[in-house]
Amino acid sequence: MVWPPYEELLSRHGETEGVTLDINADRYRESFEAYSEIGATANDGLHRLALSEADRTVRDRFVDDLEALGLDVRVDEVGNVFGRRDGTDPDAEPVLIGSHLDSQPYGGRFDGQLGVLTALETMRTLVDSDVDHRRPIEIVNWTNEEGSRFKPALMGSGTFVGEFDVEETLAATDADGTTVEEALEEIGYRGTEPCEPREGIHAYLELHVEQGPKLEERDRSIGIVEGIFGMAWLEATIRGESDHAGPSPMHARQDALVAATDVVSGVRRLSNRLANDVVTTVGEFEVSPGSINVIPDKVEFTIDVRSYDDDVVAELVDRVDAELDAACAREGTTYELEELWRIPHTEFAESVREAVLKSAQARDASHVEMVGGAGHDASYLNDITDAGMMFVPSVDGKTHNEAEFTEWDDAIAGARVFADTTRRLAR
Ligand code: HGY
Ligand code: MN
Ligand code: MN
Repeated sequence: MVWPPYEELLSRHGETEGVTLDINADRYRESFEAYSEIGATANDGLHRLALSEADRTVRDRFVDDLEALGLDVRVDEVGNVFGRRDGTDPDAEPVLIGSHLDSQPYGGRFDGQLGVLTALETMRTLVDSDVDHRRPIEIVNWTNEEGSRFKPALMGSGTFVGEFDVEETLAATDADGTTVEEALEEIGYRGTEPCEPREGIHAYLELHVEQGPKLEERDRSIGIVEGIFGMAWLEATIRGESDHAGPSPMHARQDALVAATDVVSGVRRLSNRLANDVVTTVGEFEVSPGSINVIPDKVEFTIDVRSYDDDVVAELVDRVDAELDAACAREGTTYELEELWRIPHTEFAESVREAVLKSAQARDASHVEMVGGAGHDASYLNDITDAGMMFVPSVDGKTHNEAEFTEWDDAIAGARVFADTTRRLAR
């Protein structure tokens, strides 16, 4: 991506076109490298589970950076962290910008973190250039977007918009039985602010790495996100009979693992039957008792199903149940299926998509409208305000993987469009 000089763009489009902010690319990158040290893995990824010690450290760094900017910092009761810069009109509804700093167990440095640091660079540029904006602008780091340690995903933003009850969120437990409340206390982020909007919100904007191959395939710098897939998270438990691997006749076995593997293959086959955008994933799988010469009597596993069509997601949930029923009938095992989480598909606000489009055009940034398959906090914000997202390319589409990468020129291109769009929304 070769950029026309900023001055030329300004002369060509001028102030009115919103080409008004020039981020400090070195500072942006320095912060990215510094934050990437926190919870860094040996393979350049991140191990920064929600509310872990690494999450505490990165949150402390984030709060320090917000306070250094003179922002009004507050932490709500589920640990969402906000920093506010007033606008010229104290009665105007704010523009919210941000993403998440938690990661997958072996995730990439860009997922979530790039969005938060792009918002931080935008705030820094506003403060540096002493640029006025009518509306207040708030930056946010959402608690537990990933839903890996604590389920469901989008926990902080979902609670903020009222999708999840605060008490339920605080009572959610991880695999060791630690509650969200205990983990928040442990890292010092059990805030006192109510987890809800204090006022109406004018708009929400989030930058995120695409986490897919489309931008790279189309050689575009900016993805203007029309919407996000709907998705459901299920947990299946299959119960059989443990018995000796030797003397037990094969025809008399009730082998929970054999039934479970049938279901895993069946779930995979669903992804090319119902609709061409369907994706299905079994990510967690636990076998008991887990001994070489004992027939497994229990298997617990998760199923993640997604499509842009909510009716297809509903159909997928039914089909998973049918797969379990058939496999257990064959094997003489029993099962339970629990729905952990479901979110309908999202269609982002035209007003925000338009603002991103105008900013991309003003910067001569190549762009394309697209739908995203990964869940994002913006989906819940879209329930209470005009929300929108923009993507920057992921090399080879790789993500939720330590090798996740975005070329720095693409990150800068995204940050410039993001900063301009933020200013445009806050005007
Ligand atoms: O599951 C998701 O799509 C997101 O990474 N939480
Ligand atoms: Mn993310
Ligand atoms: Mn993620």
